[in-house]
This record gives sequence, structure tokens and C-alpha cells, in this order.
Amino acid sequence: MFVDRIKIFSKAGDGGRGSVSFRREKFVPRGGPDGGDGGRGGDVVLEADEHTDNLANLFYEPIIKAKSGAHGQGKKKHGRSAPPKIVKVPLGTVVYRAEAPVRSADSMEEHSEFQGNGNSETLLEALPADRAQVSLDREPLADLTSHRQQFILCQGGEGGKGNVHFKSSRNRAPREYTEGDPGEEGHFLFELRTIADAGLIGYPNAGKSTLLGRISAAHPKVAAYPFTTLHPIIGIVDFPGYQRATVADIPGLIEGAHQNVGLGHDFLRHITRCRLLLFVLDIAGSEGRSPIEDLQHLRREIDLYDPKLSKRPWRIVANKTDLASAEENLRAFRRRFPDVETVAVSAATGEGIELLKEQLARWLTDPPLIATRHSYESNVNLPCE
Ligand SMILES: Nc1nc2c(ncn2[C@@H]2O[C@H](COP(=O)(O)OP(=O)(O)OP(=O)(O)O)[C@@H](O)[C@H]2O)c(=O)[nH]1
Ligand SMILES: [Mg+2]
Repeated sequence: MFVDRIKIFSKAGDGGRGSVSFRREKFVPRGGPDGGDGGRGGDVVLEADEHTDNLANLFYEPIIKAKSGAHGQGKKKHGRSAPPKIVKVPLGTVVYRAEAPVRSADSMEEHSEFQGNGNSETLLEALPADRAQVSLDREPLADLTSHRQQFILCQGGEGGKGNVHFKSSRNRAPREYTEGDPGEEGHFLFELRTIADAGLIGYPNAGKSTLLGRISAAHPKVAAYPFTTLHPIIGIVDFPGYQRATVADIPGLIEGAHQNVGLGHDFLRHITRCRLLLFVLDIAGSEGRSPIEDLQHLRREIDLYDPKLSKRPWRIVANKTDLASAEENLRAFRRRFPDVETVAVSAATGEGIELLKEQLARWLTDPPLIATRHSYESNVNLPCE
């Protein structure tokens, strides 16, 4: 199961209570107060981890709690502080504050998309269109983009004070103490926005997954039916000189996706942090398609999803050159879009793949694209909307 959006409840540990205690020793009949302080409650901490690729570990247990601090004890002993509860999340996890679910019969249904129904392979399907952009207009609390980066989601409560603090000249045997502070708690929405250098966008069956399998060591599922890919897959492409880039294969996009046709366009958020958009076209126009129209529709869908995304640098991969009519269509396509850089390949036979890799290396390192070697850090400043 692949989960890329989930609503959770989190509660940090409460602080332990301060102790009320008096010294008792053999020859000290009325020892003073010696109640120690309570321990600190554990924090709930999110940690980005490059070995975690989705939020599925939270799906069955969308409640994260840290332990409370221990109570103080006599002999001025402090209660033990609770350890932080560390939850690993994938790189690219964006955290938003969410409202508490309203627990009435009809509103339960309204919130149920966050829990999913357990049957769908991905939660994307469970999200209605009007909810798809639920977080776009909100300020994220955190954006975990680099390995081991941590974020304290909920802070543990401070421990209470023991009666030893309340001794004064007038009150030598205080029975006062304080409770520990409660740990912070809240409802949150975690959303995964995959971070990659380039993202493959195209109609179902255009050959995006076949292409990723060709240029990287990834083995995405390939099949002759639409919507084979249901969630993003990242492949690492090695270039000569130890340079590498990450390329994300995402589900197929179709016209009307913004109205939730097909898988909708919610998964497009996975390419919002790709520096380069690669439109993969079936240049042979098999299945009665027109590559020129395909590109226009795809660009339109991207623009309807997020106008900022449509301004991202983009290039064309004209796939399926091994099929009849590819050559003729390619000529027509280049005449129609003479200024758009287009590389013709056949992901099936491997023709043009080396040239594509060379171009990809150039596109990713040449200005105006960010002129740094690949690293996850190079993408973190891209807006996460
Ligand atoms: N002839 C030919 N067939 C190809 C080529 N590339 C992919 N195919 C075939 O096209 C079909 C779809 O390929 P996929 O790689 O699964 O396509 P996709 O774009 O990832 O599809 P979705 O995941 O459904 O969006 C498969 O049957 C592939 O074998 C190509 O260059 N030439
Ligand atoms: Mg695919």
C-alpha cells in the first residue's frame, strides 16, 4: 500500500508531577521537604528518512503519542524524563495543521477520506476533487526535505515542581507541589511531495514507466493498459563523471483530470518539486492519439492544476519512434513547435536513450536550471505549492 496523504493525531507526553516528601533519617526527627521534580514529557519528533518512501507506516495507527515524564520522588529525586517519540517520514513530507474531526454521523463521512477505506491501493483515489487542493492555500508548519532533518511536532510538558521548592522561613513543611505541564497535542495533515530533478508527465500508456526503466535502475511496472502506475516511483539516472539525477515517474494524466477524471490530478503535487518537467508523448499516435493535441492538453491540465507549475522549464520526449507513422508525426510536431527541445526515443528498443541521457544532464546543469550538481538540497527552495 502506498499512502501519500494522511491525517493524524499527535500528543506529546505530559510532565510528571512534583513530589511531596520529607526527609526521614534516624537522628533527624523533623527533616525538611525533599520532594523532587517531575520528569519532562517526551516530544513527538518527525525525522525525514531516505529509506522511507511513503507514509504507510502511519496508516494503521494514525495516532502518535509520546510517553509522559515520571513523577518526582523523595530524597530530591527527579522523575525520569520520557524519551522523544521519533517517527520516520519520507523526504518531501510537508506538515500542516488540521482541524479536529467533527464526530457526528454525517461529518464522519466528510473526514473519512483521510483515513481511506483500506481497500484502495493508494489514498489518492479516495480523495474527492474539491479536497485535492485542500492544503495548497495553507502555510505548512514544516517541510522535511533532507535526510535526518527533524521537526518537533508536539513538545513534551515540563515536569512539575516538588515541595522542596516551596520551603520558606514561614513554612518549613510545605505540602505544595505542581502538576507537570500537559504535552502539546493536535491534529495534523502529512502530505508527501516527492522531490526529484525531473518528472515524467504524459498520457497513460505513453511509455513513462518503460522510459524510467531504461534510463535508471528502477523497475516500475509496465503494462499495455492505462493507469498501470498508481503512485510515483523515483529512479536514479547515472551520468558520466559520477553525476546523477533523480527522475520521478508518476501516474498517467488525462484531459479533464482537474475535474477528477481518471486518477484526478492530485498526484501532480508529486512533481511540484521537480526542477524540470519532461512531457512524454506517444509520437506514433497509437490508440488514435495526436501527439500535438496531447501536448496541448497536458500543458493545459498542468496549468489548471497550478499556473506556477506550468512556468517550470519543460522539454519533450517523443517516445515510440519504433512504430509506424512516428517519423511523419515527429516531423509535423517539430514544425509545429520549432522552439521546444524535443528528443526522439524508443523506450522499447533503446534507440535515442543515450542521447536523451546526455541532454538530460545538460538540461539539469545548464542555466537557467539551477547550476548545481544533483543533491536533494538543490530542490528544497522550490515552492511546495
Ligand atoms: N512500441 C513501443 N511500445 C512501447 C514503447 N514504450 C512503451 N511501450 C509500451 O506501451 C505500453 C505502456 O507502457 P508503460 O511504460 O506502462 O506506459 P506508462 O506511460 O507508464 O503508462 P501508465 O503508467 O498507465 O501511465 C506497454 O505495453 C509498453 O510495452 C516504445 O518505445 N515502443
Ligand atoms: Mg506507468
